[in-house]
Amino acid sequence: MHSLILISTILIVAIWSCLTEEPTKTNLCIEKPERYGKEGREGPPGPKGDKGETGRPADMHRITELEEEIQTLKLSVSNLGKRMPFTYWSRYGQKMFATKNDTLIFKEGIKLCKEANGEIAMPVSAGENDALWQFVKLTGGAYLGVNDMKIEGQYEDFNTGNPVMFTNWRSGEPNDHQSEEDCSEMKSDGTWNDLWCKWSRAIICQFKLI
Ligand SMILES: [Ca+2]
Ligand SMILES: [Ca+2]
Repeated sequence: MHSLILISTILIVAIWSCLTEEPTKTNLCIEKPERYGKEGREGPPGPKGDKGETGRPADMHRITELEEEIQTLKLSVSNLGKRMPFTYWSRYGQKMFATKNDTLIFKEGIKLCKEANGEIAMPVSAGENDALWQFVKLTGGAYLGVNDMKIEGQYEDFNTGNPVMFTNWRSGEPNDHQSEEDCSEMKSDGTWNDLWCKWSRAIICQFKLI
């Protein structure tokens, strides 16, 4: 009888605890997914973690390669911008020929090509001469790099300063007419003539492919 009273008392206390959420609640209570009250404030930051592992050493060789590639790309983009005004292009071997199809004196032609990171056209073989000739058929007479400005009769490549090895002078040329002809042009038939550097002629620039 006493035991029955004791068990009954324990059950009553347990049920009461669950119903009132008192701190004395027992394992007999069923957890409910309810929340009461607001979330507390964020706690202070935790202690600093352990030092990480040392990373792999930088690949300086690869970095140098990438830097060089970036410089090459920058130069290509810059050259593209400078060469936009050239309207006619042709490739022969490792050279590109280009012209804006306007006429300038020799000195201005040199400047035009230089500003585009190029050189005044200077054919060094029959093949290059023919390729250039295709342009000259369109543009009319065009300046070449060959000249004898330094020493009369000694023709050299303006771009390199070296004596010219290939020539295609028209018959009777160069004649240094009136002792004033130190520049040269390609005529519309592909042959060369020496002429005054102050005459306006088509400018064809050459660009060497990398
Ligand atoms: Ca001359
Ligand atoms: Ca002449």
